[in-house]
Amino acid sequence: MRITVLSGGVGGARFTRGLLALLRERLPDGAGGTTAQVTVVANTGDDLWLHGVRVCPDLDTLMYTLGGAVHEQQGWGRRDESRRVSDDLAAYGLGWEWFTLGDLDLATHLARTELLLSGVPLSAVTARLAERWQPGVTLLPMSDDEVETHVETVDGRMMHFEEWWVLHRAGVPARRFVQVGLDGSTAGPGVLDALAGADVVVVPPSNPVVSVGTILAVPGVRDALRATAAPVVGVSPVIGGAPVRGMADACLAAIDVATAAHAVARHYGRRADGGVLDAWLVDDADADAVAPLRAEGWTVEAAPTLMTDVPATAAIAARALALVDRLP
Ligand code: GDP
Ligand code: FO1
Ligand code: CA
Repeated sequence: MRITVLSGGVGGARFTRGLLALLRERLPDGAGGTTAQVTVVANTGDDLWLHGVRVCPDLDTLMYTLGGAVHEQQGWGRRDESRRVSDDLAAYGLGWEWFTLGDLDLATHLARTELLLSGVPLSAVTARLAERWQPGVTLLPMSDDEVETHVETVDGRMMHFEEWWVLHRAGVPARRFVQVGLDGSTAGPGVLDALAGADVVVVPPSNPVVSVGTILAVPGVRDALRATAAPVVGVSPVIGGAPVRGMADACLAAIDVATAAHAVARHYGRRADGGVLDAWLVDDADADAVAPLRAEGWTVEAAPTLMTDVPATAAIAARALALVDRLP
């Protein structure tokens, strides 16, 4: 069974961790793994050059989370991390001292940068780094081309997404997101095939704008999603009118989409109506959204969708996959 997941960082990584637990339980390979093949297409729009190294936040959150090395409470960076280098860099007054590159995390960025500068494409670099962490999925950057999400704020400033997200905590309203390099980018190796050849495609509870939205904007991806024979099921990242963590509401506001489970569904759109989804899972807190969406022809269900731990997330993944059987 081939499952393809489109993912940003923390939300998508935690969902995928639960999905793998579910598959190990249902489709065990006898060695603690699963006979299912999961491919994760990761957002690279958060990526940036800092201190001469290439930082890939969502790829690294996925690799660390699925590889068991993530700083769980932060959702990014390494467990048991230190920041001696970052603190000493601050003494030189260079870089972003509000954006901590941990000492161990730096090893990942140095390894990636060394390989990139030797001509290895990001997809192959990612595969090489993942050999160490064994995430249990095929981890694909959405593109090997450099794409960066920049934010134009309402007061006319332009900044990298990470500055807006981490320094300003999305507190300065965004007028629009500018995906630098996206128009000329090509879907990464294996990405379009992972969509065309999947048995199921999952849009996990990731940021619909700057995570999934960026992946969908890579030339060819949206078309591949609309054309695939695989059913496409999504899980709402919004519960009770608010994101569970982070500032996706500020991102949704920037594109005039309400922070609501039904609004995000309509933003993605039903495939029958030209969108990308066949089914949508909302939280019980948003059960009132089910009836109107069903009336529009959506296959939609309400269930607990808080990823409190791996078993709870496995149950969410099971409910999402079960929607496939509910499709007309
Ligand atoms: P990021 O790149 O680190 O921001 O991570 P993602 O884009 O993959 O996911 C962020 C989104 O996940 C946020 O919009 C959150 O609302 C959502 N999210 C995080 N935890 C949960 C959860 O437990 N349940 C649900 N339904 N959504 C969640
Ligand atoms: N997020 C923060 O809130 N503060 C940080 O100092 C920070 C450093 C950092 C370093 C490497 C990396 O891969 C991610 C990092 N993040 C940090 C998280 C990052 O902002 C988020 O993972 C994504 O951009 C949001 O999806
Ligand atoms: Ca991200």
